[in-house]
Amino acid sequence: MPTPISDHTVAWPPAVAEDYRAKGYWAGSTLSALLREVADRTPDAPALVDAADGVRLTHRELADRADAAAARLLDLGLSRGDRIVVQLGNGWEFVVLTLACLRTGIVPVMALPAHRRTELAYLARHAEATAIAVPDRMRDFDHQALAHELADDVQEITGGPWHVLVAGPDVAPGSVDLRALCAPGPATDAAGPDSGDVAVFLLSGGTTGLPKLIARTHDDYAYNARRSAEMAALDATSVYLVSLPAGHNFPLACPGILGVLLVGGSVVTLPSPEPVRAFATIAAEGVTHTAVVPAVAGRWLDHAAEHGAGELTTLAVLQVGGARLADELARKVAPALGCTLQQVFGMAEGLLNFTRLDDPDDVVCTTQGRPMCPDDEVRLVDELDHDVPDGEPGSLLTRGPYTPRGYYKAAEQNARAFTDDGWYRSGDICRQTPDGNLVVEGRDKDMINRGGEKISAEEVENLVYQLQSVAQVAAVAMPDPQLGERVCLYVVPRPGATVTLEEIREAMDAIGVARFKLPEHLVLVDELAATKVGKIDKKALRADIADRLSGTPA
Ligand code: J2J
Repeated sequence: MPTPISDHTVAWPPAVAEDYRAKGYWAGSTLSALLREVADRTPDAPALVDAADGVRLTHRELADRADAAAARLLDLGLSRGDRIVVQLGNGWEFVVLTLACLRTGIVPVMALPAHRRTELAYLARHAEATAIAVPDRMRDFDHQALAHELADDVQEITGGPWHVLVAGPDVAPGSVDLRALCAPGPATDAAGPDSGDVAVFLLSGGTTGLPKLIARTHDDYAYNARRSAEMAALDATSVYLVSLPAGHNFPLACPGILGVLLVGGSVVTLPSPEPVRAFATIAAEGVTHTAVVPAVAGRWLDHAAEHGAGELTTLAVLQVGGARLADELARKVAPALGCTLQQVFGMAEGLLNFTRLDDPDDVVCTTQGRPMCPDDEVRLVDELDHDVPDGEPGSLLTRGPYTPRGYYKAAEQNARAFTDDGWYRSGDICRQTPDGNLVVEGRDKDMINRGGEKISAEEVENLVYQLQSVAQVAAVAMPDPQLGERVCLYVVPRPGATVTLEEIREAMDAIGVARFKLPEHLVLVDELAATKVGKIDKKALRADIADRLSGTPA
């Protein structure tokens, strides 16, 4: 039996929780109940279009399928409070399965299609998952085979069954056909979860050796999605395109899939934000809203410069977030794409900042916006946790009605990542403008932000240390014109050993990790610069690689 989730979550203090309820942020309804209300109100309105395989569902059809899938999940033996690792591409099965989970209280652990053995085994073991949902194959990778290979690993922890749910035509013996599971059928009448229960597990952006799980409750995540929908002015006529990996907080609920469904609008899924197909889909489906990372915004601007933006006439709002959008790029968005830019500075841990749709151009193009909730608390502090003077850069701490007070099952990390009085240390260095907007100026966390995908330096270093030839290693961000940052390694080889980038990448690939974590540049050195307290001086290394790339070696 998996341990109850509530054994390992950190609750908001009761008086604070009461305040959030009294103010209506926590509405006391599950996401599933809220979505059913929408389906009952506007049953025949479009809810979901899978642009890759043509599936189209109305709100009633979507809610009914979710209820039927919920019944079948329960028939399989899964029950409220169980955990399922969800590693699906963007498509209708992701949406139906997620809604079915919300209906039953089975909690999805939102993995990414790029994850491989290391990440999946860790997530499944840490969450004590008893099921996984995967595509049969994706980009030439056999996800189904890997999912089955994980059985022993996971069962060592859970001692229970391991269900492999597969989306795609090639469902092997021993797998469950996810498309059949998500087909129309009798609904469940089982009691669902409480609104205070955990709805989803999101993955942290990663600063530690292994990703941490963020437990988001129905109450807090419903608020997250509803309020974000207001920020982006979504309504029942809105059509939201999801082309970033759907398990990310941004496209899932900021406002994303959940936000647009909650206001009675519709979702269009695409497997990737590649511009030719994305533009054609926006035109074909009348997409009004979408969310991208700055690297994608750059590709879309290049595409529009060459081919025009004629296909984007319905697009009203382009949300950009996940990494710092350069001001110059921001200024091109509205004129070149003919839509309103909304900068979003968010985090799966909670706090969401948005530029408002009616903000002046200067605010929209040079800041990352301000918190969406009047009860979001934000402080900018120095190394001693003292507030910095107005307008000065400081490290951002936050608390609020949709920012949990700790990671799941991570007491040791929580002691570092949260203050004693519950503030989350985002690790972002920000400045606040006189009108209250935040500008992200850097970070004091050991993470590499590769086009919006977060990579923990420590995780990469741990993997590289598995190579015999490596005496010492440091992973740092190197600047990159397309992606913002890429992973650069500084390595001190063992005496007499040779180390190449290719060999490191092959070794990491053989261990099985997401390819976006593989280093893309290697610098061999005799020793690594150290700080006064004897730690590797990453700041010096970041400056060194930036210098080397700009042609002025230190
Ligand atoms: C600079 N850095 C940013 C921005 C996030 C909406 C949007 C993004 C995320 C996300 C999200 C940034 N400018 N506009 O969950 O709902 C960096 C910060 C932050 C970290 C969080 C959402 N927007 N960042 O990116 O959990 O460093 O969430 O702390 O993946 O991304 O990463 P993540």
